[in-house]
Amino acid sequence: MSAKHASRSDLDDDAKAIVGGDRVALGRAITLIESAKPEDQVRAQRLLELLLPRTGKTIRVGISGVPGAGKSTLIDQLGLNLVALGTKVAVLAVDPTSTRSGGSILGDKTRMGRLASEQGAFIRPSPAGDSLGGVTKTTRETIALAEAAGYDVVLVETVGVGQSETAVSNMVDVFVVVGIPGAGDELQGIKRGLLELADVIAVNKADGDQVERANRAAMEYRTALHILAAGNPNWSPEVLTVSARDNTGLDALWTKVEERHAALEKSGGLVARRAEQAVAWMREIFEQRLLAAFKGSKEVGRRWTEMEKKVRSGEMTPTAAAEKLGRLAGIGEG
Ligand SMILES: Nc1nc2c(ncn2[C@@H]2O[C@H](COP(=O)(O)OP(=O)(O)OP(=O)(O)O)[C@@H](O)[C@H]2O)c(=O)[nH]1
Ligand SMILES: [Mg+2]
Repeated sequence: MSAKHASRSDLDDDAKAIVGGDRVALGRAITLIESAKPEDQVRAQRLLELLLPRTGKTIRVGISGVPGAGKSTLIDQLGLNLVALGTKVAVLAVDPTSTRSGGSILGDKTRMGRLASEQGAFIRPSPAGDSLGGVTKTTRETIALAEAAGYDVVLVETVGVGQSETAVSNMVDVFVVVGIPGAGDELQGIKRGLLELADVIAVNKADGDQVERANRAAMEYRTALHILAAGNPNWSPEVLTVSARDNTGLDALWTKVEERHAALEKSGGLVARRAEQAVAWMREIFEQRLLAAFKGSKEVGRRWTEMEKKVRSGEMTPTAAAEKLGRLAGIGEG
């Protein structure tokens, strides 16, 4: 099929099907977005443009935390609770390191097994990404598709040990960090950078004989946040304890998320935040393209290793070498 011709009406049909709630069409569109083929990318972008007016009417929530904190279990239960209320829930994941042991794609599929079988839920594991940039582009665009398909809530899971949590915080409205019981030592395990992204911290596994420890951990988080927030009057994250396993505290968690979202919406902060995110996203894609074109240039490719060697040996300064490569690629002055 020639992409040039058949495409217009095809795309219109696809868009209509997605808006109409056709899950197969939605899945197909996501596959198109994930495709690396240039002609698929063109179609994907056209489809997204058609659907753009239908996007944005959701609550976008990022869920992060150390490996094994219970993110998937929490999303499964929270998702079930929401679906029971008639809310349509889409779950996505950002995981550029899908070889990570114990978690990731297969694990998430089975851990969200109950939610996966719900009609009102849509779960899409993250693609086997080779770069964070690629996976986040896919995830952002998949959020847009899910919104056009009528999902009310989008939950994005990511593990909080790399850069993916920052990437996810830049595509959601409210960011939840899942913590675990245990004071002091375990708190150190959570990067300060992760805490700084949080709107809500849910200390999970507050069940059985861990309730006491979970409460203590919550206290420690409050203290830590108090110190971190000292210079920032606009930031005051909430801390609560939950058990994803026993489904306790999750209603309170969701209420907090909704409150945050509503406050953002009321203040105009939501529109501003999303606009800022969209522009940052444009910049990011442009930089990626630029870098790819730059490195793809034959002349640059030929001279890259030589420049690296010269910089390593101190024969050239990094700036001079970068500028030289830039000139070879036709970027930059002179
Ligand atoms: N006791 C208890 N165990 C839990 C709870 N939530 C999750 N777990 C257990 O913690 C382990 C990890 O749960 P996951 O939901 O896979 O955690 P995750 O944060 O998604 O893990 P990764 O995706 O690998 O980073 C599993 O054995 C769960 O059964 C909880 O509320 N209470
Ligand atoms: Mg998980």
